Amino acid sequence: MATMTEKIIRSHLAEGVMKQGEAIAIHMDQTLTQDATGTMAYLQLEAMGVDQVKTELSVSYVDHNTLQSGFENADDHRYLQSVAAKHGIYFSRAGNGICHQVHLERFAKPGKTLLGSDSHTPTAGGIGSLAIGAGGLDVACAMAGRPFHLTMPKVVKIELIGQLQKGVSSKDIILKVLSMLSVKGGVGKVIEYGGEGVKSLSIPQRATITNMGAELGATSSLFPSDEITKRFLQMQDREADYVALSADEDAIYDESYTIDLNTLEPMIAMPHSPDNIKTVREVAGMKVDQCSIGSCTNSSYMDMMSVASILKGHIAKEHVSLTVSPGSKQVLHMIARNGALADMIAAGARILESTCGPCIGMGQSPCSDALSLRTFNRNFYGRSGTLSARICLVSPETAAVSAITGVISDPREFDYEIPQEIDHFLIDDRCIIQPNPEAAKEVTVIRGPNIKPLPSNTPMSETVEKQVILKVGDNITTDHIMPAGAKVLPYRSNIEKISTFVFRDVKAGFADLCKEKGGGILIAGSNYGQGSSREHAALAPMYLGIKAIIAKSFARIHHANLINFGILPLCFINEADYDNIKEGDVLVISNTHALAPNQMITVENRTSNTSFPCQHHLSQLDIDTLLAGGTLNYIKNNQS
Ligand code: MIC
Ligand code: SF4
Repeated sequence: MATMTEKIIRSHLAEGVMKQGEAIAIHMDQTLTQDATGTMAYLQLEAMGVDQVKTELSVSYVDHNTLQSGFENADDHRYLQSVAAKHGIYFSRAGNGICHQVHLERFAKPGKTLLGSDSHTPTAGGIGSLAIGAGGLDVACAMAGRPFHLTMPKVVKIELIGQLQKGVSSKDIILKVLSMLSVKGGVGKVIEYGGEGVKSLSIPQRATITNMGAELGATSSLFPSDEITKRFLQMQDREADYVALSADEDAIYDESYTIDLNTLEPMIAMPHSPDNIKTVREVAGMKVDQCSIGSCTNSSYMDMMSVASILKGHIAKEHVSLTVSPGSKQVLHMIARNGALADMIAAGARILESTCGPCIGMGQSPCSDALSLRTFNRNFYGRSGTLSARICLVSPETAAVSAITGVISDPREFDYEIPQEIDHFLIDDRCIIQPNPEAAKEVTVIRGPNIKPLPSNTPMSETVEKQVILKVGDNITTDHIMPAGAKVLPYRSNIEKISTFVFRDVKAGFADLCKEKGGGILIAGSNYGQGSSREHAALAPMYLGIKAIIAKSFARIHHANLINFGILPLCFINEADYDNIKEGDVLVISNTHALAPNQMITVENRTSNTSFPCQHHLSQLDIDTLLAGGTLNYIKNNQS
């Protein structure tokens, strides 16, 4: 009676009992990092004194910080390349593609576990790998051979029936799921897909869906491994990696939903949240300023071929800036060879590198007040780099058609040819540098001036007495906490510098205020820290002296990152207590050394002379880690 999730967890279980809601730990077969989170992960791996990684496979990708407007990013790339060679890690060079796309093509395996320092790591769930996003420190621990701790998830089944109609794509399926479950709906859950409809979805189409499971807050998303999986692996010359995976007929799920693909329409996520969903038909006709196609969600070969087929013989409307970033060197090389790239260029598309690019605000920020249609996965406020822009998420077909018409348009009303299936991908792995254990000893790790030493934290004091520095509402993203974009990302390995940007667009002068007050406490609404896995959203506040965050609830990865860096995450029990706290109030959390699992804790508000109860979701290990001042301290203290 097992689900796919239970089957993979069972075969990788390292600690705990597979009972929903219980703390467990699983072995990780593979890890991946990208450059924006990787520098920290490898600095942490080095701090742990690990010589060669203990996983079956670890890959370091360079795909985020590729706009080199100063020496910083290039220095980071050089550090990453040398540290990979030193510790037995595959290195995917800048230009080779977006981590999730390349991992799906060349490395992800059904039935295996994968931990990645990027929230969209579950992309590999499209091929049947239990792939989880985490902070860089957790990934460093996995590379060091330590099991990954998580809560035994609930499992949700989404049954797909029917078949997608022309002009409707797998992006529309996941946007539909987001409209049903919301950005909080997946927290603590793995989403499994099944049903007849699955059989007509290719691996990249499945991966689009599992990729955006991150936007549901899900721990991961999984598709079965079947004949389609086998065929994809054959086409990538990786047939030997195939194993079958499916849920048992009588598997029990915590929730189930059905989506009829026959009647599904093109969907669109309106500003500023991936779950603010409408049908394209409802908003058709709105003037569009930018269309950006690509990102780890929609940059596969077939995505690009559909776009090229739509654009062929047309030209982007004069007021539309059209950008295309193919997801990998494999994809770009193939469309360059077969002429599809020429059709895009002829249509006025601005061809970008095979990297994240505009998705992470690395260039291509739209004009003021722009309406930008993007095939990406996140449309959080400010993420594009233009605060007044309105970002919408759509399928590649909707974006391409709208680029031609200049207004939001339904691709079902546009005449184009569906591209032909292929029977083999172009394989050329020369931009992936294999580690050579023999030569590792001779490798010198190269650190430019932008690679600063890791900041450390002190153990938690018995009593935390601090001012409330900031009070925020619901669904605060890690983009709010630690902005990305071309101006900030170059400082990912320089915590002192990057910490000056914390809450930049939420509260001006936040970092200075923290300095003036000697740190503080944050108050937040529900789903605090949703979105990206960037541990800088915990590490930089730690550096600024933030000791505790009291929220209505937390997003999974961010909660883990807070523990990793010694910031105490507490939850309100009564929502009214949230309303009664004001910025500037002095809060006192006493007896932290007596914290215990499943125990309430009372917080005193010294300013209003009141107190209120809080709960927490901390295991004994989490508590020990917090008291030590974070994971690195904990590991050091417990090294024999
Ligand atoms: C993102 O999509 O926000 C990122 C950039 O890929 C992040 C990681 C990061 O902040 O570096 C993610 O999703 O985890
Ligand atoms: Fe890159 Fe965007 Fe994917 Fe994050 S979501 S990995 S920034 S393409």
